[in-house]
Amino acid sequence: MAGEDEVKLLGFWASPFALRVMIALEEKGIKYEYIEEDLLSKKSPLLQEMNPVHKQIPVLIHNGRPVAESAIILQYIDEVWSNGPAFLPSDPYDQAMALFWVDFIEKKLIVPGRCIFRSKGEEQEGGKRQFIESLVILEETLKGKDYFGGNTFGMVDIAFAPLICWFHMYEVLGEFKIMFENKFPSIFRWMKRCIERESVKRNLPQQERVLQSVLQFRRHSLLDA
Ligand SMILES: N[C@@H](CCC(=O)N[C@@H](CS)C(=O)NCC(=O)O)C(=O)O
Repeated sequence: MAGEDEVKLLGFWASPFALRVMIALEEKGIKYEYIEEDLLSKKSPLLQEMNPVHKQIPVLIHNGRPVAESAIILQYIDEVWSNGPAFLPSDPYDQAMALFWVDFIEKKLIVPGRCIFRSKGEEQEGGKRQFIESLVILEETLKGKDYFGGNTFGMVDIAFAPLICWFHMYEVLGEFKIMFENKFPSIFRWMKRCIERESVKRNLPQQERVLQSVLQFRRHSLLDA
């Protein structure tokens, strides 16, 4: 792409979905303007205009044109800035598999994860069960590999890496221990590998800040992480 591209990102610093896009932009070496959306107050007119359907962050605005939904944004970035490191493999079947796992991470990990910090009792227990079951599946998928796609950091890693700074919050508010080192050794080693990458290190907030932010949202009863 030409150097005069204008790239903006509407995000929220702790959002795992926005963090995906920040990591992706950094991996590709794309300069962008970051615009923080205050999710605790009224949504900005810009967000409402740029994502009128969902009114959610993240939204990537490329030369004035908005793209919403993090998984779609990642694919868009990969296509447009195809000269940088590829996020998706070239084989169509491998591509489909990578997108399957990105979808799995949202539906089977992030969504049940919400029950862990938003609810109590049976609903919370169900969330924890599903969350752990999904980690078991991801552990199996990752076994014997450095990254989900093999040797290189790609789409599934970008989609999953933001949760590295969320696990502490799930443990504290769900009153349980995930025990990565013993139960999920491949994920444990993968996390160490990921946080050594500049794109992840520079963008992931401290886990304690994430916990405090979720507590603040809970007090406002506005949870929609
Ligand atoms: N499926 C969407 C989820 C985005 C999402 O849930 N964004 C949250 C922040 S983490 C948000 O904007 N919440 C405010 C709201 O829904 O009103 C994606 O992948 O981008």
